[in-house]
Amino acid sequence: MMKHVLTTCPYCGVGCGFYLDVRDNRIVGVIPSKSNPVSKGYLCVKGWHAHEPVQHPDRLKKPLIKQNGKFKEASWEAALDYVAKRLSQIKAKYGPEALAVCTSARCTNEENFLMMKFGRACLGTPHVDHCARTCHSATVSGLNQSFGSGASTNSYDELPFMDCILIIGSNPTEAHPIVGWRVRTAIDNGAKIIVCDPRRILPAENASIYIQQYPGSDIALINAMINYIVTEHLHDEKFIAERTEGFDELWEVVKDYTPESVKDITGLEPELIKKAARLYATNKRSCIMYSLGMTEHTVGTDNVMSMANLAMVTGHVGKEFSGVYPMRGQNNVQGACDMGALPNVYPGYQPVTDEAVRKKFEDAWGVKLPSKAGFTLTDMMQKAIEGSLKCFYIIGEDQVRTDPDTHMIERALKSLEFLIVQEIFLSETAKLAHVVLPGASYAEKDGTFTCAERRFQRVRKAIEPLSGKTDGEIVCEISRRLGYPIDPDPKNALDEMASLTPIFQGVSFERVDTNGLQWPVPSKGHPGTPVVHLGKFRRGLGKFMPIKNKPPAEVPDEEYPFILSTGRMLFHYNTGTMTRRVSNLLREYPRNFVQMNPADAEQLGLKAQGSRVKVKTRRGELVVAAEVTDKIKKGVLWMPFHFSDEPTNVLTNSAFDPVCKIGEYKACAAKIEKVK
Ligand SMILES: Nc1nc2c(c(=O)[nH]1)N[C@H]1C(S)=C(S)[C@@H](COP(=O)(O)OP(=O)(O)OC[C@H]3O[C@@H](n4cnc5c(=O)[nH]c(N)nc54)[C@H](O)[C@@H]3O)O[C@H]1N2
Ligand SMILES: Nc1nc2c(c(=O)[nH]1)N[C@H]1C(S)=C(S)[C@@H](COP(=O)(O)OP(=O)(O)OC[C@H]3O[C@@H](n4cnc5c(=O)[nH]c(N)nc54)[C@H](O)[C@@H]3O)O[C@H]1N2
Ligand code: SF4
Ligand SMILES: [Mo]
Repeated sequence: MMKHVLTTCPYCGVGCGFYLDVRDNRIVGVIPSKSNPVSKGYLCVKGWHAHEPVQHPDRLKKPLIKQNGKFKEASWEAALDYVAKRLSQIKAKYGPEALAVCTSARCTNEENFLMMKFGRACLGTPHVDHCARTCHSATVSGLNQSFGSGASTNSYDELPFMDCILIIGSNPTEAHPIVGWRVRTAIDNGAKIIVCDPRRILPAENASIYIQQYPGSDIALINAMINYIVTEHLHDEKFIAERTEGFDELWEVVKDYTPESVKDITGLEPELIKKAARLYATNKRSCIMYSLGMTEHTVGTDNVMSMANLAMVTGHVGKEFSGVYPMRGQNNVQGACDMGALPNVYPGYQPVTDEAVRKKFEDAWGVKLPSKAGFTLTDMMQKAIEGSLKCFYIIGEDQVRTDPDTHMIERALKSLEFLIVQEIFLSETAKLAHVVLPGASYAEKDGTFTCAERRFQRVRKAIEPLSGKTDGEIVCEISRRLGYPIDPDPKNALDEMASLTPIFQGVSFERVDTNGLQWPVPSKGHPGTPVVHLGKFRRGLGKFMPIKNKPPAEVPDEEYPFILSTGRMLFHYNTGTMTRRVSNLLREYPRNFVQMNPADAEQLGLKAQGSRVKVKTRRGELVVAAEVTDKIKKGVLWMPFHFSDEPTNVLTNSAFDPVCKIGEYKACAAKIEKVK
């Protein structure tokens, strides 16, 4: 028997579409979908191999219960009974607030809705969060304050027609390749590109202007651009007057940030900043594309609001062919946020503290709901260490490898009385669990993912779940055992979510089916929204936020003289639980490495590429190969974090942004030693 099942890529937030080629209940390949509105027949190298991890022999198929420190396979009945018993014991002993749920940006919207509902309605805990915390929580908090909505303002299809794209702290060629291809098309069409990145990434090679600032100096850079734009009268006075508020307060701060004044902070020549500012301001169709180089800082929220300031000063937002593109990371991190898998909101960003909103959900779900915002993932780890959080149910996230400061995270998870991890592979986090529940991959379930342009798209089941159950079904079976039955059917879950959420009223499987659907979709017949803030910001007037530059929590000193930054490369995906199980991807990059400038390598006395070096920070140390490259500035180091056995996050700093609690993965102090 042969079939082709149309579905959505399980890796990055671009949201490409492909068919899974299924023969006799085995998935044998991937065929790009020409009609997909996002990918139009193209895929990146990860997408082409997206079927391989699904039926890898390492897949978890049976629940595991730890006894005397060793995992033993158990039946579903036994494992789910045990989980339900422990959850109710802990809740009875310490109260619902001793429990927390981490949902998964790798899972569907419907599953995130069910997990969020399970946490709040069944367990009665306000503590629900997921990996957006480490990723674009700064976008959600920052753009929300500036514009009134924390998602991308425009669509991918506008990119090829831009005059000017400012790419800052985003590496689309490697992290969002099919959007990177749209950027390439824009260049071919004559667009001017400005790249601001501490590393000379591929888009910089084709850029009109390349700015190599120090990691963590972006506010100074952007304020200086705004300063120059206003001083030279390149700002959009009409837009500022009609559509925004707070310009005078902004100017009060920004007037001191002349391009000359930020030279020491940014390491940049003033002329370069002026050129970039002029190019961005004077082109008609200008947009900003940013990602984690801006968000993963102790000033993440401030960084995001600075970019919103820049866009509003020039009037490059709230219209077609302009705007701000936060490049959301995971396949469904946009969706997990949208579904209310955040500690402070229900689906559609309805505040948990709003009486009327809470009453609506209480009426629909027939239970009293927590009346305050819960802990963020960042807080949860602290609460576990302090001892007030006793039990954590983690679904599809590997905090031990992906949260900053691994040793601290291990301490937190080991302090718990009960840790449940629901996974498709035995991740490092799963190894610490008391019970491991085997979830189902994207290829084994029906539902939707929402990509970085706010587009719901269908995910379709190609084969039966290898473990017998989908992630949504597992959660609902636990809920039923705890006396709160929830319907696991994904279609019904989406309908229920839509009925409770103003901005998703018109979303349903049928509507999403052919071409997807971009939210807001406020009513049944609504066509979806490719561009938001047209004519009016969601918050009314756009708000300028006066923001001062602040250095990273850790800056270089005599003992730790380098700035270490971290990030991604094309061939691997986050922890690599999936991509490191694809031989073609593993062959390209089998091991971890550190990038450093030739001058620093020479000073260290490194003789050859690939020499072993020890990278040390105040939190840990790691021996890796040195990749000597002039793509990186002197005094800066860069490492990927995809390699579980050489884990970069033993080095990173868990200092976080006070507003959104994102960790500072993109800048900490480090030193480097030669290994004999
Ligand atoms: N191949 C691949 N694709 C992925 C992923 C993956 O693991 N692999 N992960 C997905 C996920 S979860 C996410 S969130 C996205 C992330 O996508 P991106 O944010 O684009 O990826 P990163 O490599 O983390 O960081 C982007 C750039 O920020 C730069 N940078 C570092 N420090 C600074 C700084 O202080 N200021 C500025 N301006 N730039 C800085 C880095 O040099 C890097 O080029 O990618 C998604 N796509
Ligand atoms: N140093 C450094 N660290 C970083 C970052 C950085 O830039 N630098 N970036 C951060 C960012 S942006 C992010 S988003 C995080 C990502 O951190 P994680 O979310 O922890 O990383 P993933 O590899 O995406 O892992 C998710 C887990 O889900 C499992 N999984 C996949 N699909 C499914 C499914 O359908 N069901 C279930 N139950 N499980 C599934 C995978 O096996 C994997 O173990 O990493 C963060 N860590
Ligand atoms: S660009 Fe992203 S969504 Fe598209 S195929 Fe590659 S990993 Fe998948
Ligand atoms: Mo991410």
